[in-house]
Amino acid sequence: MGPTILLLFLALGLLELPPSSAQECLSKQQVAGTLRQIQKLLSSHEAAQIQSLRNFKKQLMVLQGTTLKQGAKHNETCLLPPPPANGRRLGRKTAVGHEVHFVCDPGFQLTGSETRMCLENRTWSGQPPSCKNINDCASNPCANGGTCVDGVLRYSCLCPSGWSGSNCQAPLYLLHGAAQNSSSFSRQPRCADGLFGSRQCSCDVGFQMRAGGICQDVNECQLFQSARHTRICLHECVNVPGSYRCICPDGYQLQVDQNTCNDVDECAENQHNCSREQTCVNLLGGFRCIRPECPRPHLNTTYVKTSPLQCERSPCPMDSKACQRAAHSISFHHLPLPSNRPVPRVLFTMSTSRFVGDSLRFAILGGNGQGQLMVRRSDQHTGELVLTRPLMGPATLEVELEMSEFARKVLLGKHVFKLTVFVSQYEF
Ligand SMILES: [Ca+2]
Ligand SMILES: [Ca+2]
Repeated sequence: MGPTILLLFLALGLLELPPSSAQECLSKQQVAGTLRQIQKLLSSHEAAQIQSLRNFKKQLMVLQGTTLKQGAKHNETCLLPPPPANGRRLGRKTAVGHEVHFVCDPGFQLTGSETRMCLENRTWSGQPPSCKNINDCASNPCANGGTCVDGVLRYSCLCPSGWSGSNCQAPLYLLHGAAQNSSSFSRQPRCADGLFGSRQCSCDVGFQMRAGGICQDVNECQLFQSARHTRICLHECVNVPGSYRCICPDGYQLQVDQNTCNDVDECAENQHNCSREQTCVNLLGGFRCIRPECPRPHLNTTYVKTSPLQCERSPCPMDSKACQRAAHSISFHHLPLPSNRPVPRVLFTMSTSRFVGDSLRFAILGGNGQGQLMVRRSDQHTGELVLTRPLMGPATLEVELEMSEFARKVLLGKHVFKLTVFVSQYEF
């Protein structure tokens, strides 16, 4: 800047010289030329100044941006949400865009959001999760006005007077010879006078002669029911005069053999109270009305219900990797299972009808059956879920299975199977 100002003063000085000085001989043209030069000089100087100011401004902006980013990076985290009571939190990353997941302990059902994402405003998406005890009384298992008391993975019935049994299904007067002293359990023998004054007496079928010449009912239940190998009734035995009767728990029907109990299929026999929107699922000893929901839209991934028990993924936006990685289909399956079944036992088979890849992989994604279940491949196109430890009922087991389809090690698609195993209270 210095030389330019000097030049400017020089030029001004030249202009102010008296006409009598040595410079007097400078022509008007020469002065005009000098002025033009000074003007040019000033213009170029002005341009250079503007350019340098612009550069400076740019640098300042870059610097500002970096400082803001660094500050933001440091602050762009959410406060780690606490795990729900009777459940766990999976994942610890709290930066914006990261997700944490929640699962409940066995016997508890998650309400709220299963997955939450740290949003730009540093709050978590969705709703805080909570784990609620699965209502084992939902199927109203207590008969004859019994009151159901819900427990973790089980229930118990408080029976009104006159009723007994685990589901209040048995009238008290019938149980285990409670009416043993009743007069109908002892009878007079049938006697006939024989030759030479002899007298022959006998008892009716189901009675035997006791001391004092009285026919007493045989208590078949007491004699045979207590030992497993001599059991005469699958469930409970009731002694009656001259015979015995087997009774079944509520929700079961005594078969023609008068011994075994078969589940009543309330769904097939239209004995359910499910609404039109619900699907009736037959259980051993009861039924359930269900209405599975598709996952809510998340990260450009949406699902539509293609049948009451199936969700299919809608087409993904071109650039959404999260959507492309999500399962193509989610299907819901319900399996009734008697208590204490021998193991190992195949519970569920997975395969795909639209198999186009060269290999399938199977995995258990989650649920409350871990430690009791495993997946294995049964052939190239089929996988099996195997029960490895006996399950004691009543219990509800939930398991989420994933089948991934590959072609030359490239993932073609995933299918998720959501399986609920309803373990009955009894071994039938
Ligand atoms: Ca009897
Ligand atoms: Ca049933």
